[in-house]
Amino acid sequence: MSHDFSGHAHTAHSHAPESQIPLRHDWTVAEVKALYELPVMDLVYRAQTVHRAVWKENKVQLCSLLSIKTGGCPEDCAYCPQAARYKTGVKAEKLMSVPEVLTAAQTAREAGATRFCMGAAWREIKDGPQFDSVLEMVKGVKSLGMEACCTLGMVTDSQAKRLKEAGLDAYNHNLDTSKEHYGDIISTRTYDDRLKTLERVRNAGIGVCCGGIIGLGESIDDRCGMLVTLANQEHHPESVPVNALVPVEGTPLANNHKIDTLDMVRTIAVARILMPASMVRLSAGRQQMNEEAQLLCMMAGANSVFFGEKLLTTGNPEFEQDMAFFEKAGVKPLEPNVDKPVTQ
Ligand code: SAM
Ligand code: DTB
Ligand code: SF4
Repeated sequence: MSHDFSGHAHTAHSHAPESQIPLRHDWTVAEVKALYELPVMDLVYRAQTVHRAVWKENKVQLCSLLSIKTGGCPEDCAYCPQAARYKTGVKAEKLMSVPEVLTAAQTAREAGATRFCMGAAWREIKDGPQFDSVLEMVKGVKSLGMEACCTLGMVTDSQAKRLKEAGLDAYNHNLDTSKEHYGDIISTRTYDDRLKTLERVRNAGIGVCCGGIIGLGESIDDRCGMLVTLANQEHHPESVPVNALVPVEGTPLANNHKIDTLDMVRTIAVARILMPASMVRLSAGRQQMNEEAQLLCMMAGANSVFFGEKLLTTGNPEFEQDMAFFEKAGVKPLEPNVDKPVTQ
């Protein structure tokens, strides 16, 4: 049995009446590992069957990501090029101005983005003029008609409430790995700190965007454990980013072995089966994958990508290349207000 973001145990089942896909909250690691280890074709078939029962069409949301405050972070996340303590060549910059961010948001919308995600290399939000600017950015993104998402580190209840009032749709705060593996990757905060922020976000009525990274040196049990923690919440996160480690020179994980693409496919497929109505986001690592591997991730249930040349500090496929790929493969853009999962 696992625990939700408030630390309570859950065994409840809810049901998805129209699609007949049950939303379970009582997964065990052993059961999830058995799914993870299925032959890839069987696993992808099961994931795609769940996917099509809930998401009627083959559609992928185009999201745009902007680093509004880059580098200089006091945390020690072993994968992260923005941690001040690692010599990665990422310069610490000031928070971007509101007009700069909104110009970027407008450009992203014109290029087809329906969700705009703003990331800051902060341990936590500090109240004051910078947070006030972020609230203006959220309002501005909403007035452009896009979903607004932020990832700013830890938040308090009152900050979460103010973000909600500004119109924020989602807050990204990843668990990254299992509780057991967490201490090997990050020492400057705990898994429980992470869960507490997620609970505050949920309580404020903001959508939860929470996922992880594969390729950190974790075991299959760790991958499955993280997915079980996510799926056994009272409410599944509305959004689950699955990142492949982008190894960055200067970070402690710079020399980690490149993950096998099929591990990305398996992780996405299991996330789709466990959380049928959540957006599963094929996030970092797309630049390192060929088109066929990306399509296999989409077959496995990924229905969102970041587009644009850069993630936060590392590369992403070129815009034109992505557009040509989606066109060639017949991948259509998902419209969040139109293409809803058929579970509610
Ligand atoms: N500082 C905030 C935090 O940690 O929550 C927000 C920004 S942080 C860069 C957002 C997420 O990016 C991390 O939780 C991690 O999952 C992902 N990330 C950072 N560096 C990465 C890398 N080298 N490869 C893959 N994902 C990475
Ligand atoms: C998430 O899970 N992945 C995105 C987004 N949420 C903020 C960030 C990926 C960052 C990859 C490393 C970099 O570009 O600095
Ligand atoms: Fe800082 Fe976030 Fe990077 Fe960790 S992942 S070092 S908290 S920016």
